Amino acid sequence: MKGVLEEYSAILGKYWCQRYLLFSRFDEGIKMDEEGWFSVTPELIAKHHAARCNEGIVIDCFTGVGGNAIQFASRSHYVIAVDLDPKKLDLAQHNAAIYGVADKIDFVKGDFFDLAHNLKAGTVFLSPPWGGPDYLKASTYDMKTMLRPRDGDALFKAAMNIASTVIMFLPRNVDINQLAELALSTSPPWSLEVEKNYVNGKLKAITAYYVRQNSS
Ligand code: MGP
Ligand code: SAH
Repeated sequence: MKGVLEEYSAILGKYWCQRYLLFSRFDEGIKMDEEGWFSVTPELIAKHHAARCNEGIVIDCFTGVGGNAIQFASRSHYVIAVDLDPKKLDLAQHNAAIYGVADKIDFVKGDFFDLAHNLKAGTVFLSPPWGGPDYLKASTYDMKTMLRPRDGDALFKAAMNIASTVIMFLPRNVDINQLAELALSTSPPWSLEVEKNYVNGKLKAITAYYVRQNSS
């Protein structure tokens, strides 16, 4: 038990040291849970994602403790924030209130894959579970086998009917060929831009921006 606790606190300790990179207003009462600690998008990256969304509604399909949803709302987007876990939505709502944007977000409890066919928006944002902090143990992250709860193809297919822009936040070791395969899996193909996200000179993650192309 002692070993388990030591390992747990070693993992979370790494994220605690980065708390102000995750939320600059951390000391004003930000609340997290274990998954929130290792999954939340660092604030500077989330701000950048928000700047790259289309006008109109943004759907944050995997809201977590609100790192992205808060920045979408701060950028005056109207936000629908979905999460399967009601405790995450409580934390996200609490954290959004600290940033003064809770009233710009609709919090929806549910499974994104069940809700997808009833949603329409300008931009869909996807930051699904990557399988925990161990995602880096693989030299290449395989979206076909490692992404949760469904693979990259199912995720993209569920999102592409909702909006003309789909943004996916993914591990820094993701297989870039698989990202391209998703863009080419539609007719006509969607455009794809792949961006490396650095904070203080350290590569944190990769963002894939997919945009629907006119068929004519
Ligand atoms: P990391 O690689 O676990 O941490 O996650 P870091 O600080 O780069 O560790 P180091 O040991 O390499 O220095 C980097 C970032 O990826 C986190 O801050 C999160 O934004 C994001 N992230 C990590 N995980 C495990 C997930 C996840 O499961 N889902 C999502 N959506 N984001 C994650
Ligand atoms: N971008 C978020 C972190 C997302 S972590 C932030 O910055 O805080 C991934 C989240 O996906 C978790 O909160 C988990 O509860 C949620 N999740 C997992 N499966 C889901 C599903 N099928 N539908 C909706 N949310 C789901």
